[in-house]
Amino acid sequence: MIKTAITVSLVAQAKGGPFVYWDGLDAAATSAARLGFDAIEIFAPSAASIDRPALHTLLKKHGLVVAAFGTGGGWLVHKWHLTHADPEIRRQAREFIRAIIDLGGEFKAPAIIGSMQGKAEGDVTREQALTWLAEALEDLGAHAKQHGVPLLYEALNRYETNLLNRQLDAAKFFETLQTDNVKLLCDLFHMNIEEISNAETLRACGRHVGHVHFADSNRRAIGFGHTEAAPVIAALQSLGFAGYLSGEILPLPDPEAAAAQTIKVIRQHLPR
Ligand code: LER
Ligand code: MN
Repeated sequence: MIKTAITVSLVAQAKGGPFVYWDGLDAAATSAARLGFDAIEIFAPSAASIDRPALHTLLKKHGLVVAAFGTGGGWLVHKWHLTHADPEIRRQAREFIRAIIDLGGEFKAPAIIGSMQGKAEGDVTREQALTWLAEALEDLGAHAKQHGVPLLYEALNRYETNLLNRQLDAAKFFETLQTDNVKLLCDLFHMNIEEISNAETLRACGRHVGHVHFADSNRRAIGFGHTEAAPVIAALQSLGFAGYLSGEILPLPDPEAAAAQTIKVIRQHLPR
């Protein structure tokens, strides 16, 4: 069964970014539950910033779970990433993500490596950066496995990284790892820039698909751009995908309307 989620950012530095709710976890959970989402996806400044007992209570109150925790706060707040030239910064990036994996484990939710993958720049060649990325995914993927959750890796478009921009390239990269616990986060916004066909790409990635950022071509809610939802959902169903369609989108025209549009389109294709 495909599940539904919507994003909330607790990171002030992410302002202007593709997250729906911005006014704290309480307000986000109240709105998400009222609209009928299964889960919230949380973008937090750090693992330590989350009040775990309060979050458990909030989720229980609203009948929600956490779909995933983003780790990009490590980049936005500290400018750390996994492929930085400085080994101390690479170490801090890895420990920042490890702490979020442990936080997620407590909620049975995976962590996402998006902007924390970094990019090859300066003296760091792409080959070197990919070697460091593989080492980090190996370590953190195995760490996530101890919690019984995958580690989600997001292939970003060419304007955000020069490492792996296409989903199938990332899936093939995973196959070179010892761990089988790294899964793809397929963000339709990035795919719209890099792939020939969203649906064909998802089918080709098969068992590697772990999570979907359900965004339209312009990063607004699905249906507010020119991406077709039906073939994407049909492809995911043909894979037996049982993860989340998560609305990681701009809060336009306002958070409530963007969230409502997301769930409306999902329910058109996946009636309860
Ligand atoms: C994060 O999920 C994402 O899609 C990135 O574009 C953020 O930099
Ligand atoms: Mn994304």
